[in-house]
Amino acid sequence: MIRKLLIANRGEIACRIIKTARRLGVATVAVYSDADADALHVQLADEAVRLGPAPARDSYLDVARVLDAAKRTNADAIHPGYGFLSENAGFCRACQEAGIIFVGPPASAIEAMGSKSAAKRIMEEAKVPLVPGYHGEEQDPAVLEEHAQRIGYPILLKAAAGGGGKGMRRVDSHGEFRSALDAAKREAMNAFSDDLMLLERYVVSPRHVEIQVFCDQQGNGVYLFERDCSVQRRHQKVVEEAPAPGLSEELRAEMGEAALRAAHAIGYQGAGTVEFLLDADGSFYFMEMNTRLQVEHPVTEMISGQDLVAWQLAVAAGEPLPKRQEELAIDGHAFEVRIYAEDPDNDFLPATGTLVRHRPPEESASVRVDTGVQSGDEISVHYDPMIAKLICHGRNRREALARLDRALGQYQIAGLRHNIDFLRRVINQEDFAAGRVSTHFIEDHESELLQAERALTPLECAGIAAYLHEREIRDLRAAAPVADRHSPWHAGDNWRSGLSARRRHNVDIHGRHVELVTEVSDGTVSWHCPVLGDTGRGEIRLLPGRELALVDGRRMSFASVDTAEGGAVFVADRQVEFRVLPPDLGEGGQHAEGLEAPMNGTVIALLAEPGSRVEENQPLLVMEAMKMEHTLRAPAAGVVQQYLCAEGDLVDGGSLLVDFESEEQS
Ligand code: MV4
Repeated sequence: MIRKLLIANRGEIACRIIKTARRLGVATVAVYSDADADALHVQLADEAVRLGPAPARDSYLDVARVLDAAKRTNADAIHPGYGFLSENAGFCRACQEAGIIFVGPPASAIEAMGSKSAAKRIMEEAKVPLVPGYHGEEQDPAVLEEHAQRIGYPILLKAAAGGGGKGMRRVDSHGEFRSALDAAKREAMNAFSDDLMLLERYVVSPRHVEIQVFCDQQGNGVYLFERDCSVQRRHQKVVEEAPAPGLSEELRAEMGEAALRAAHAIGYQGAGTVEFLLDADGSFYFMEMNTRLQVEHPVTEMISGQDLVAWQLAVAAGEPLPKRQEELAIDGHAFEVRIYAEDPDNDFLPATGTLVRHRPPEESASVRVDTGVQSGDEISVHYDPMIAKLICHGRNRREALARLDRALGQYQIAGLRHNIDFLRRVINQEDFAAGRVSTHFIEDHESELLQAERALTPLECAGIAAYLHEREIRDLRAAAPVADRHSPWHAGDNWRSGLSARRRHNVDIHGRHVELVTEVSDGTVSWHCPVLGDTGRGEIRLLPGRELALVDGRRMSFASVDTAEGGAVFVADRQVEFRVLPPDLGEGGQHAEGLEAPMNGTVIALLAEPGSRVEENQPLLVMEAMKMEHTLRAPAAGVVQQYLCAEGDLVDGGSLLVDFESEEQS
């Protein structure tokens, strides 16, 4: 029995683990960095211990500090969550040596999965299907080249030490082999200080299907079915679902049993995930095993009715598995989407700043929200910018999908760019809705999914018009002398006060300037948006007391919130955030300006000649931040005066990198 659990993590997963521990009567200890002193996970835990400064290596990744916190609070067990120390065999051993239960597998099982080629040899022995290939120690380029010929092109070179797509290279023909091998080895050496390579036949359009397994200390194992995580972008999962669409009962059982053979082969205990590539012909191949609870575990919980964290705690305490295989069944269908602070219109650049509003949809038996943030929190550069996971269940795939779309439409976020519209386009895409997914889904449908110039809808214009009108009255009221009790600005109902002038407003919606004309009479705002032409006009009236508006005579939900430079409105199932521009700045010339680093990172490449003229959107500089590359582009046609940084420089977010002068625009 575990009496006190320390959660060596932050954010949504720390909160999620605390919830189960509480329900089971287990006391909880949170740990936190200086950036998280007021975070939700700290508020939810029974007690909390400061680890250190914000950077993860000085806090959540610091083995000695985490262990010290556990000893000081007399915790019996540590749950590592995912990421951070969750797959660190050294940390796992250190817990055991300190007499603290590590909620996870034995260190030896983590180590067995550390090298892809060693893992493949173990899996071969255990008769787990592998992609035809080569995973031996002999690395002579001539020998590797012969293996490539034997396997047949296209092949995939993978770094044995790699993971999550790093150090992978596709080779299409014999002529490209040597240069691709050299490049892959260089990349692997840089990233992992280890350039051992393995070769595989390239599977052209696979699905990513992973099996949830669970093993206890008595040697029992079960699988809790599969998740399809094919919809990914640059190896980041975007949507996950369970069960995998179209998977037959026979294939499910075959994959489940193969996954259990994999787990038993390495003496596994606890929750684990065995990842497979699933080919179009139903062949499946072992990819890797993740020796932790995964981000997407809630879809498995939704379809199995089990609490995987409760299972983890039971097994870690030495109890047998709560269920036998025959007692487990799939109920309905579930989806998870990851809601991120990022800008889909700008290469998914992580967004940082204040989360002015975070109001998820109401939770129910079929809608679940796992989050670790609240309105007013800062999303910083230090950690993953995930805001929440939204998980929806239905009796079948179509019902689950409809609930997911509705819940995304109700989700309110303001203050930061986010991916909600992008997620809605993904889940409403025709092939996705039909269950036709593959790992190439996002790139195959990129133009459809990334409509940077998304049309503003009349509903959104109506909402902005209502917001602007309300804001103007508020400003006038604030400016009016308080003593003047008879001023109309102090009357109760904003919308019926005497403001009746026609007004021109300019707003900036994600970089696009839009003019709106409003006119008010008897509490109704008539609006007109010239860029939308004839269809861009209508009327809106806020209904007092409730978050409702009449839009062209129809009642709709309405909410708005002020942000640092403007506002955000939520009308029916649409949301739009905008800057309010000073009235005289709607158009006209731009002059000297600079391009700033969007966040802390490293400058990778300078792409233009100083002094040269560039076109709008031309790439000027590439930087790497949060393990991703980001391109800074010219905001307009103009001249790059000079670079204020060099390749390889470490730069702070907000620092000026390019001295840029845009051309006059009339
Ligand atoms: C592959 C593959 C095709 N053929 N192996 C990417 C991450 C790493 N875990 C394995 N990956 C792949 N291995 C062979 N032999 C295609 C991928 C792959 C991929 C796999 C799962 C989910 C998304 C992916 C995106 C691109 C490539």
